Amino acid sequence: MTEHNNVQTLNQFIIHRQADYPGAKGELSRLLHHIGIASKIVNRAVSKAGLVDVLGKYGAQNVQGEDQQKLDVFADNHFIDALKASGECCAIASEENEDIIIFEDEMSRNGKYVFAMDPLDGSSNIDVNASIGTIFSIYERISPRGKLATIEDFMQEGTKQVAAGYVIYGSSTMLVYTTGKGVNGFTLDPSIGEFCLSHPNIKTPKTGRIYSINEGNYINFPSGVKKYIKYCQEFDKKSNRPYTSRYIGSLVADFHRNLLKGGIFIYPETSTNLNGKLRLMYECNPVAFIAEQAGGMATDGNVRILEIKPDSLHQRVPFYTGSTNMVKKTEEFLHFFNNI
Ligand code: P6P
Repeated sequence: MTEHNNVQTLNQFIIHRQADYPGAKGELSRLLHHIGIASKIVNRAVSKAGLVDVLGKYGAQNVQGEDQQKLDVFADNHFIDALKASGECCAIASEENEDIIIFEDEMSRNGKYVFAMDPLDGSSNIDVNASIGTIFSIYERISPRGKLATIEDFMQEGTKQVAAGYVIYGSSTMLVYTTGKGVNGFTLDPSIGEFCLSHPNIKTPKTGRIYSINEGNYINFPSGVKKYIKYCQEFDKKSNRPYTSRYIGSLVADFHRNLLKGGIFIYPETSTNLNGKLRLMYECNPVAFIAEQAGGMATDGNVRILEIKPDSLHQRVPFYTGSTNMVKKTEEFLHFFNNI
């Protein structure tokens, strides 16, 4: 009996779950499989990022004389290559690219899906060895198969996502994703090079004790957010306060911790950034889909993130996500104090 007999790999899980979708022809399964491949390639590079400093800064030439790329460009290129190889994706929107990347080869032109991604979110944390992540969102295209994809294929509400997920490159590397029937987490086992099901059917606590926000921006926060932060810091035995503040500055790492333990992540609008910092298309929508599928919430302080109709590829939105009771409590503060 090998140690892995009772562990389901990502590919086994994908194939097993395909049965949940009558009429599924395996296109989404193939796409998810290729996401797994790209994640492992990026993980290998991220895990030795520090060594590059020893061997020469990115931007230097490696032993083959190839220019070494910044890790986020490296990640971008490898996810693009993997998605093109899948033959199921006709176009990509990426944080690293101003315009959409349209695949013109015949196989990709027939692809059923479009893909939005932040290939390496939080990459500024690499140098200090803090966790970073890849965030992705998958939609069925609107344009006819066989034709070139268009920008309209991406201007869909988050409720239209067919799948969304993230890879967290941390103390271990995990792939967490949903296809609309719950959230499952897979941990990469380096000894066999496989993502193995480690967190089946993740459900986030309805409430928690963690609030995550960059308090360095406090003076620019809306009054409702300032009041909520003070509420979290007041002592109150009944509601188990004060809470604890945890902020890594890497969305995937902050969200993942709160998803498992309970908590709220806030990146609000400020007086200097009226729409906040985080991008709707490839940060907030995929994270919101996972939050809701795990029993949590995600809003912009007023409306459900997944119902926002995008009007541009890289648009930013205020972001409040995590345990339902904490998001609702924050919204109470926003609605009362922002309007006085
Ligand atoms: P700040 C990383 O740059 C990122 O896009 C998210 O991963 C993270 O949540 C946020 O920005 C951190 O922003 O302004 O607090 O450094």
